[in-house]
Amino acid sequence: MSGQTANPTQKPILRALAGEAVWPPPMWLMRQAGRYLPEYREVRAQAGGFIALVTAPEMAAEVTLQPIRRYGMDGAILFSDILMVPWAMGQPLRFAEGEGPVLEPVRDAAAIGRLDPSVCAANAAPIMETVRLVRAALDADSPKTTLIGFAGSPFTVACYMVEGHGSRDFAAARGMAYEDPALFGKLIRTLVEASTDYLLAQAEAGAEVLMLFDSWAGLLAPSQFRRWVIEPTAALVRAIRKRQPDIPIIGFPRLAGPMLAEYAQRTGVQCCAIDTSMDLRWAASAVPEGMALQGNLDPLSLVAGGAALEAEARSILGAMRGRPFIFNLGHGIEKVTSPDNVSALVRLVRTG
Ligand code: 1CP
Repeated sequence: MSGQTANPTQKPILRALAGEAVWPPPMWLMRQAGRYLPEYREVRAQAGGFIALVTAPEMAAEVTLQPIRRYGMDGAILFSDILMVPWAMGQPLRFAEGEGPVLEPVRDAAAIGRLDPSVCAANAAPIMETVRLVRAALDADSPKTTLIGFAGSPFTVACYMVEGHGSRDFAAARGMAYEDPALFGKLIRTLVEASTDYLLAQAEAGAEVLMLFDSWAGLLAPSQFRRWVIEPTAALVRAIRKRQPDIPIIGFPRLAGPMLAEYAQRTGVQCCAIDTSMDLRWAASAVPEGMALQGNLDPLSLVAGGAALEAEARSILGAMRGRPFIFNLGHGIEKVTSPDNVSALVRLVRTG
């Protein structure tokens, strides 16, 4: 196949995103490149640190492709992190072993004013090189696999930027949104601008689908959800569509609950990724007719394997048969997952 480009209409994920009920459904798994894979741990050890790995295009491309080689996934998600946008705007970031990301928090007008969205895409150039390498490898060897680029949604990225680290409730960020909405709004607008450029650069480098991770959307009261999730996501989607009118966008408003309906109607995304807590039949009834859904297997059922995994996966397939659907997890894969359980899941989904 070397040198040929697959007809994109033959890619199962693109067909599902266009509204076709492809069956068996295409599949990929959130965090499919990760520490549950021995071949990932090997490259990660060579790279030294997480940011070193993300900014080394050959190595980042290699780990992006590992789950495609091992499992033949229909989607390859760029190996990077949602916090590379603040990093590329100059906010100091490190990934501490065993404790997740640590940022120097931005909590006042001076710190937020220093963030420059216009330098984000240029500073993220190594990530764009990864996208180019992965796309070339897929075109040569896996012409049915779709390359998925991504960013965090402005609200979720702002949570980490204000808090400085992971949290169960992100009280500093959500508090700022009430106490100084003008300042929080400025941070959100900065992120809309930076993320627009960053995602467009990924599309120009070869990403065929873009996904917006809004992991902490579900923490917000409805008024705040509309203001800090729906409106900025809609602005981001509009800005991307101005330059890339046809690129499909998947939104993942995790734990949105009933707010999913407004999110699906008002943001302009093509597809909603659904978290593990949500009933898929309800989700299908809440989103516009014919909108593709993605999700939502419990990552812990994949850790368990066996009959529990089979029952959960079959229940999802039964609920989604006849709809445009992409099989995935409802949150990232757990690092204790056995790679053999992933093989068993792939076999099961492939037989529909
Ligand atoms: O040591 C390591 O190997 C680092 C672990 C790791 C990995 C593999 C981190 C740190 N990020 C990633 C990659 C990553 N992160 C991807 C790559 C592609 C894939 O899915 O295979 C993606 C899409 C993300 C997205 C991401 N990062 C999200 C959104 C999805 C989610 O999980 O809710 C979030 C919230 C982050 C922040 C982050 N980065 C890393 C960690 C441990 C965290 C969570 C921190 C926390 O809140 O506790």
